[in-house]
Amino acid sequence: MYEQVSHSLLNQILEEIKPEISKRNLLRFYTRLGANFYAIHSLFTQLYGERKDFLEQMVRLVEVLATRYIERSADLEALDIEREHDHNWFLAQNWVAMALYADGFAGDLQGLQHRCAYLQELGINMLHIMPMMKCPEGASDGGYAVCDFLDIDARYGTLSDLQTLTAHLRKRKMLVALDVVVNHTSDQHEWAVKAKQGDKQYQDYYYTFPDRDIPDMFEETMPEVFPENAPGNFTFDTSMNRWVMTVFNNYQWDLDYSNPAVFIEMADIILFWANMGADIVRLDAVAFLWKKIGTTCQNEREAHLILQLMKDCCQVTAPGVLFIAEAIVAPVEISKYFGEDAVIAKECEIAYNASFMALLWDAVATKNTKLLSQGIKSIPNKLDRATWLNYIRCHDDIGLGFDDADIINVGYEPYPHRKFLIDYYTGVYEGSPARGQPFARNDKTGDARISGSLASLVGLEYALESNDEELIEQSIKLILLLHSIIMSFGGIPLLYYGDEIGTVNDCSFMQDENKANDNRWLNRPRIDWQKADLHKQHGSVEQKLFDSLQRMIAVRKSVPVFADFNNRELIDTDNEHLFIFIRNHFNQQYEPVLVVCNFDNRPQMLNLSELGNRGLFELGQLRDLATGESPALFKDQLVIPPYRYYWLTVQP
Ligand code: OTU
Repeated sequence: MYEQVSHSLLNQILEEIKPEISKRNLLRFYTRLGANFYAIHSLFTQLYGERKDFLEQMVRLVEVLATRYIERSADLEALDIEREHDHNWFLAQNWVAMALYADGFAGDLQGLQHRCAYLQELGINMLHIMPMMKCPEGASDGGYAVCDFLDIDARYGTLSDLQTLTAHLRKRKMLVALDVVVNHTSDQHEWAVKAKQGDKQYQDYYYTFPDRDIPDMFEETMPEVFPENAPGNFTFDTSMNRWVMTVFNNYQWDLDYSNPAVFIEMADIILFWANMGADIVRLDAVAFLWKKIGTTCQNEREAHLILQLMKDCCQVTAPGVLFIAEAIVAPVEISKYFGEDAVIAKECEIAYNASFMALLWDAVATKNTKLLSQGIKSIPNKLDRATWLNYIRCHDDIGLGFDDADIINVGYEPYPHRKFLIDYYTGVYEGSPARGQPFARNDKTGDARISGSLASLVGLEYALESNDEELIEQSIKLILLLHSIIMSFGGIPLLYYGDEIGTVNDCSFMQDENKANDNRWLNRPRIDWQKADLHKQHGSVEQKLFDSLQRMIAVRKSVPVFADFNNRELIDTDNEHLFIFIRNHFNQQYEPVLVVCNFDNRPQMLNLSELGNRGLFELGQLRDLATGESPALFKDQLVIPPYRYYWLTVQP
């Protein structure tokens, strides 16, 4: 029996809907609306059921979904249909992503279009273009303080440039991911400006308070995200004469999702970018979407309801579009952003694997993989129809967000161990070649995070400066080792622009007063194309990295067991310098691949009999898919050179 309440509500909405919509023949839209309406209605009721204007808000939401559906181009709708048929398309091993700033990478969007050939040469077929919606002239948190969600900032070009670019990429079967900063707006956004002028309707878009009563209550349990640059979570606005919640920088005002108007605006904005050609939408800071006194205001149940509702709405209008959850939170919390269904991602299909990223950095500094192995075991299995974004570096800092319990479990103490890592990566630790900087130091908690580019953190910058050939080679190997893991682990590998040619820290931000106090700009470089072109010159660092990555990507795409179907088995051995796992095909159709990585600076041995009979690796002739070579064996033991990785198959 169908569900009566939502069904009659749907009928009522269809009667009230604007004539421009109701007169049109939108069969496909109504089919999807019908299929998703029970979920939409029950989520909307859980969030906003108490409100007097409930029906009015629901009608408005459906009108938004229909209007954006009508606007969706035939091209994009064809993709929606194709992806409905092949709904596991994004789990395949052929996707390799890169995140980049359009300006830092290529000047602007047109420049980026010219550089597509370079990306294709490397093998990239998914581009995350960092936020480029209109922002204030001054500080804008790298594009995360948006003052107009429906326009591109002139720095990058125009909406039409973007549409040309997305069409250009679509022809090349490359995907585009765009950011939507759902948690907050710039204090110069029209909504904030109206709120400042005293407009009550827009003050209700934010958390504003006449005095410190409620802010003080919130502060009792809310952590600080940027304790150095933006201490506290509230800012006093003199024109409004009120306190406003600003979890991130003081110019980023948090949106209040307990107001359905905010949700509907944001659904409209997400669908606008879907219609601009985004295949994937990266939802920024999703853990923060719901605030409750007495909590950390992160990972609240309602934040998940909002994302589920958002997904269901997107399912109606643009079902081919995927969501990325950017939730840099504790390992057990992150996977909840897939949605807690048994199979389908009811929230976001993709999530940043921040825990894995931080664990990789632990293994590099310690040359030991025990915390990495332990930490991975604590990451819950992903849903069948969901996948991770596996990355080494991004535009942000590295937070050492592993579980204290895991740290203790492997025999370290949490505080001194984290301190060691910070000292190591900031080059304070004796003998460390790393050139990072501490970010967001918090004197109250003793916490800190780390900024710096991949190349500088692994020691390449120091090695080049000191002309240390051995250290240069070692840094190159480490960069490749880390990439070999994100390429083979299961999930979408997300490279970061510049890393493919070993780009070191970019210190130019210190000359810009709007950036100088935020050292995450160290790892948001402006690419020097003269230097980048060295990737064509044999023997250069750029060439060694670029060519090896190009090959690695090509091999990844050709190995079916690298697709992400929970088809990985981690292997514990007695050797704590090795990180080992097997990728199997779920129905044994393809040969398994044994991935062996040595995080140590000395050769390590693996006794193949320790693998049991998994894949019978001890019997046949081993071949490394990455190089095509057969690895060295010493008395039945596999020898893994320093910082070397193998992708091994057995030749019958
Ligand atoms: C995200 O960051 C963005 O990636 C940052 O670049 C922005 O500054 C921030 O949101 C505000 O828009 O919200 O869920 O450096 O790890 O703030 C995690 C701290 C986030 C980031 C964190 C992150």
